[in-house]
This record gives sequence, C-alpha cells and structure tokens, in this order.
Amino acid sequence: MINTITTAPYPEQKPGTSGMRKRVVVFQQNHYLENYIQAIFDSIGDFSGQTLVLGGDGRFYNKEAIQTVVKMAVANGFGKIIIGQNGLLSTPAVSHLIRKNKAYGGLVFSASHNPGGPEGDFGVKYNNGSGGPVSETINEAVYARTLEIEQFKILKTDDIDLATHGVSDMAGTVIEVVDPVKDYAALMQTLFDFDAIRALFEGGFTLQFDAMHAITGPYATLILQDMLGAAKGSVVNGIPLPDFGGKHPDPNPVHAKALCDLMLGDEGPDFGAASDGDGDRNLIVGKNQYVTPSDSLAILAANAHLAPGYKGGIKGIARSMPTSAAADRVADSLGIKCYETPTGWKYFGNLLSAGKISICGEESAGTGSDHVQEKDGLWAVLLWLNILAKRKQSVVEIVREHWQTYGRNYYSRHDYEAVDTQLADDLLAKLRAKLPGLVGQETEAGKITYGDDFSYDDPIDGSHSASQGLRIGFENGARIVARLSGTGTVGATIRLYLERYEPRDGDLGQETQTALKSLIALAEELIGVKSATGRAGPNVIT
Ligand code: VG1
Ligand code: CO
Repeated sequence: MINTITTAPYPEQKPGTSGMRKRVVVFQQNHYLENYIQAIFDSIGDFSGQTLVLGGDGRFYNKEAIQTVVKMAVANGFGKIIIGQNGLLSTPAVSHLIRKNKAYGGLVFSASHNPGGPEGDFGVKYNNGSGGPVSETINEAVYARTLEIEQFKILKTDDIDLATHGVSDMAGTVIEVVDPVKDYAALMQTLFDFDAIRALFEGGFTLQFDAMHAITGPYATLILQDMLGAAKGSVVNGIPLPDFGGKHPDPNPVHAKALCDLMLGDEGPDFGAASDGDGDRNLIVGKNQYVTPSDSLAILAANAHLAPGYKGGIKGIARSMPTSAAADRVADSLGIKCYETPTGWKYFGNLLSAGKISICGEESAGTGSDHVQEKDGLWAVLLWLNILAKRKQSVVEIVREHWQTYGRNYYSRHDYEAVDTQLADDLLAKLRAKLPGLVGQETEAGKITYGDDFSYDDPIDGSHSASQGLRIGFENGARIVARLSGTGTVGATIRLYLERYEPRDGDLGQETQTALKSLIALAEELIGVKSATGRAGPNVIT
C-alpha cells in the first residue's frame, strides 16, 4: 500500500560540491532523509516505469537509507530498481551501472572521504542518466523543493533482502540485487592490458593497496589480487566497515600515513595506492616518490595511449581550476585542449558527454575518463599499472622524466578545517576586495598579473557559475587560490592552493613546501588565516 505522509521542510538541505552531506544524527531526524529524497524525485522529471540504481559506500546508516529509499522509489513509480548486494556500490560502479542499464539515474549514499559511524557523516548524491552528478540547476531545483515540501510517498511493506543476489517484485516494481563488483571489473578489462599487468606481477612487482576499510576493498581484492595476480595481502584494510575503522577514509599523506611511510625507503613495495570512502579518489605513491594528484593527472594524460582503451589518443583534458597547470602542458604538447572548470565533478559531465575530453581530474585526488561519468580511484590505479607495465620503469623514473620534459608544477593545498563560518566568510570577502589592487604589484613570489573571482561559462549548455574561488596569478605561472569547501559538515574549511612552475631547465628537485615558501608567506600576508584563527598552521597539507 502506498502511503502519502505529511511532512514539514527542513531549511538547510542544500547540496554542496558533491550532493548533500550532514552528520548521521541530522539524517536520523524524523523524515529528514525522506524529505530530501522526495525533493529529488519531485525535481528530476518523469521517470515512471524507468530504472533507478541504488548503492552506497557501506558507512553507518547505508542499509537503513536504502531500505527507506527503495520503498519510496517504488511508491513514486520507478519500474525497476538495481541495488548493489548488501547496499554496497562504489561511486564509479553506480555510474557504470546507470549507463550500462540505461537507467534514469542513481543515488549514491556516501559522504566520500568524511569519517563515518554514528558520530560521523552521511550523504546522498543523485546522478542522472549519463551516470554523472546532476548540474547546479537541478541541485538548485532540489533545494527549492526541500523548502516547500509537504508530503512524501512511501510503500508500506517489509524490508527487502539485500544480502542475496536476484530479482524480486515489490508492488509491480522489479527489484534486482546485483554483485557490486562484476560489471565494473568487466569494464576495466575492456580498458586495460590485463595480460601486461599480470606479467608485471609475475615478474615480481609488488604493490600495497590501502582500501581504508571503505568501499574499494572488494573491488581491489577481486581485480588486483584474483584477476591480475598481485600477491595475497597486497590489498590491506580490505573489509568495508560502517565506521571505516574509526578513521578518515581520505587517501592523502595525512590519513594514509601508514602507506606513505611504508613507501619511504627501499624496503617497501614498488607501488602504493589508496582510495576513499566511496572509491572515486586515488592516492598514488611510488618507492620514495609521492605523486601529487595534479602531476598524476598530467602523467596519466601523457601516457594514456599505452592502455588499449585510449590507444587512439585522447580528445581533450579538463581539470578543476585549483588543480595545477601540469596537465595544460601535456595538452599543449599533444595539440589538444585543456578545459578549466570549477571544483566538483559535475562540471566535467557536459564536456565528457559532448566528446570534448577523454581524461579529467582534480587536485583532490580525483582522476577519471569518459568510461564513466565520475572520478574513479581504481581506474587510476589500473592505468598507472598499465603504464608501468608498458614503460618498464619505476614510478620515480616516470615522474622525474615527466618533469624533465614538461617542467615541474610545485603544488600544495593547505586546509584549515572547522573554522568559524562567519570568520571564514569575512576573510575571503576581505581578500576579494583586495584583488583588483594587487594587480601589477611586485612581490617576492613574482609580479602579480591578475586577481579575480573565478567564474565559468559551460561551453556546452552556456550555464554560468560565479564565485568559484579567488585567484591570484603571477607572471611566472605561480598561483595562489583560496576557496571554501563545499563538502564539510562542521564550520567552514578554508582551502589555500599554492602553485609554482619551474621550467625544465630550472631546479626540479626541491622539497615542495620549501619551493612554495614565498607563496605560503604571501598568502598569509594577504589573507591572514593563521593570524585570524590563531592557529599555528593548516590541519591538512596535501
Ligand atoms: C572536495 C574537493 C573536490 C571534490 C569534492 C568531492 O570539495 O575539493 O575537488 O570534487 O570534494 O569529492 P570541496 O568543496 O570540499 O573542496 V568526493 O571524493 O567527496 O566525491
Ligand atoms: Co569520494
């Protein structure tokens, strides 16, 4: 029986950079999840009889959310619902299942790299039929709907069995529980030279993949160990846990410190990698060589033709604005275009669909291609392995050679987390006001040539996105970028992005923070995050 239940709006259900993220306790409020899901269903057009994909990263509240949303999706008229077994699906796997099954869309239950558990975060993101996150316009429509919602629809019925594969019926809607990994693994086989990677492992190449007790455990175990022959035990923290073992499933040198430490010195494996809560991010680290995500994007783009899926070359590249310009240099040398978009994967969607780009990425450890419409952590790891297998060089050799060819973009991001929201807004407002006056100034970091608030006009649909980050650019290619995070759940996170370009005849071997010293000092002088917050430094440096 379909119930129409009366409800009242929650005023703050605003989607951020990547869906809506809140504390679990917020989601557990009466009808909170139901309101948001109904607001989505009310804003995405006519899906009656169509297919919906559902899955999440296994964090606390994932299964409860799925049980509720299945009943709502049935009551709202979907014809078929595809769900990952035990409610599990990585973000890229959701994207693939939407595309493969020509679904109307899909819902991902995750707060990505944010911690989980009863005290942690939960999130919901809706992806459309192309498999990618919906545009800002739809997000705004969903938000507007949350403010006026009065009722939601739900079927009154028993919970479904999420543990067993198979097809069942719920009030005329087909419910299919699928293996979360199988279709995704088959897609990877079409893109990469599995024989070459298998031969690499047979030759004694070693790897450690840290799944951080998040969603990629089962994917990495099947693909890397069972299909490609990496030694048993190469995948660590491979069992998804509702609280990720109490840690942040954020693959960066701070939260994946154990892996990064292991890679220092000569005793560790040849290759290290990690992924985040929902499996869309990647950390790449070679023996004694951390690869910045911006460099990784550039290196993958320059070498993609070595993998069967990209053997004809790539059509174009895109990177988010704060991501270093390393990829631009590769695009130049390939004679293709590099697009600069605002932060967030949704801005790549139109370029991917229109066939303008094949590869895209962000400084926040996200890289992906037109194989799905999401960033894809394991995809990046497999492309790296494919390149290593073909080039028969180590990570450090490949990175150094890349810098010799293209020059080096020294790059770092400094995050100040849980800053008072008003204070953070004020600091950025003050900087915004200063920007025009900075142009033409000579500083220790070089001459400032522009200062603006980044805005973006989508080349495909013409939509305009304003206020996407404050930029200060220098004659020598250096940049300081400041923006507020749109994924945090406590106060504001100020992100400072620092970049300096050293041409190939320059000194390419400096330590990153040292190379960026004058930019770091100038950023503090201009923005004053440390002095205003009274902090000694950033919480996280990547
Ligand atoms: C962060 C990253 C951004 C990424 C987003 C979602 O957003 O900076 O590059 O797309 O997270 O990633 P923000 O607004 O906090 O800077 V994930 O792995 O959460 O889907
Ligand atoms: Co993620």
